[in-house]
Amino acid sequence: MEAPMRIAVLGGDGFVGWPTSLHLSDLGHEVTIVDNLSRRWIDTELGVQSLTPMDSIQERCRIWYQETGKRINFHLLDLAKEYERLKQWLAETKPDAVIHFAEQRAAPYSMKSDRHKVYTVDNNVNATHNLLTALVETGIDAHLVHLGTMGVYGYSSVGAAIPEGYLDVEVETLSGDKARQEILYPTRPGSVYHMTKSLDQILFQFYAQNDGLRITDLHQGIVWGTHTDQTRRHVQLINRFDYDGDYGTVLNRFLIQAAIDYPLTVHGTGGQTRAFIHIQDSVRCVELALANAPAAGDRVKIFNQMTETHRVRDLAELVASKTGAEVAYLPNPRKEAAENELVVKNEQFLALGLEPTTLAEGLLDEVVEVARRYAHRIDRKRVPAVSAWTREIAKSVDTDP
Ligand code: NAD
Ligand code: USQ
Repeated sequence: MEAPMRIAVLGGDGFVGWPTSLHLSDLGHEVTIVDNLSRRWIDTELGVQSLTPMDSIQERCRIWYQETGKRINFHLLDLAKEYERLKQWLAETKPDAVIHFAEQRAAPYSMKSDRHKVYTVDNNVNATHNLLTALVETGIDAHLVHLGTMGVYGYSSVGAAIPEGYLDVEVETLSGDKARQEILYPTRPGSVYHMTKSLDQILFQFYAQNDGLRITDLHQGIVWGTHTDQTRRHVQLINRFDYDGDYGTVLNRFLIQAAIDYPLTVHGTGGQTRAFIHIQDSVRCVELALANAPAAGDRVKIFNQMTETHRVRDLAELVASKTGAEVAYLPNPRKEAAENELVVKNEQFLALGLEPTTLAEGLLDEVVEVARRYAHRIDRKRVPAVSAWTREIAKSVDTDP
């Protein structure tokens, strides 16, 4: 393994951050989680809870220590609102690497109302910018690994594969000659949340170019599954599992819906094609990105962190065929293409040794089992997706749970 590093996991109490923290601690790194626990408050706001019972972050860290003898520290801090404390904490801790998960990540939540749009932009853009400027100000040469999203690219495919961040284009110069230029792949976000991730990209470009910050941006697809090797070790290390209409992501939602005999909620025709990655591969990718940091002065390193693409209706049919669930084709609360193709390049992680976990490998059954075990915790009224993208759509979609 790599030499042990001091790693700060910002947003380490969340769905991807928690198993990543365990994975990195297991590898021998010194891990500190920084989180403002806003995600737990949002559960309270929405009147939902994780399908799986989550202990407090302090208790989770205590159990990890009890099981492994390894410590994970926790620091309560709001990246977006507590700039001076963030700077002080960085100066004291001097991490070798910072992994940034700490953003409001649900597209439907970001589109719920103007208040939710404002919150998502304030929180996400300030969190990212505060972190970047604090790294410059404290002079800490930490490798910043950010969890971005495939959704910044949009899905209006013309049949060409989406490259890993950069596009080589031919332009005509003023003298009429042809010249080649590398540009950031144009963004086409489909929600206010995805828009904040597009803005993050610009912030990264600026701070890499102006201050030589070493930054990796992982454009991740939809994460599915729940357990990793470490979360399986003790019932109190269990990962959070979102099933509600705002935070639940499509495949995990179909799997819990199947477990409670709820017709699978396909939006529209289900012709949307999306990129996916299993949670175990997601934590492995972060490990690989950490081990392959860019040098100061390099451009931002961008990976497409996904392993397969699927059409939503195909996923619904697959889950239905395995479980006997019904499929419901519902009016789509989102403004998105009804049907799209998606081809994505992901050679960089494969070249670094990622061995993709695919849908076929029995892990679907594991999620259904987890869902059945905790089915009594599910509030069926929270299953429908009720956040509409526009007022017009809200009128045409039945948003009454
Ligand atoms: P999550 O909501 O479960 O976790 C995010 C964590 O960040 C939460 O614990 C929250 O309390 C914390 N947080 C939010 N704002 C903060 C702030 N201002 N200061 C401190 N802490 C803050 O989300 P997740 O599913 O674990 O996703 C993590 C990251 O990965 C996100 O940035 C998301 O955009 C990205 N991502 C997630 C998925 C997915 O399918 N879950 C897919 C692609 C990308
Ligand atoms: N969908 C359904 N039925 C549902 C839920 C969703 O048909 O019950 C459809 C949506 O309309 C959409 C697709 O499934 O077309 C994906 O929706 P999602 O909620 O699973 O994913 P998304 O909103 O894109 O967001 C999730 C994470 C986000 C991450 C993103 C990766 O919440 O943090 O950035 O996946 S990506 O989609 O690649 O941009």
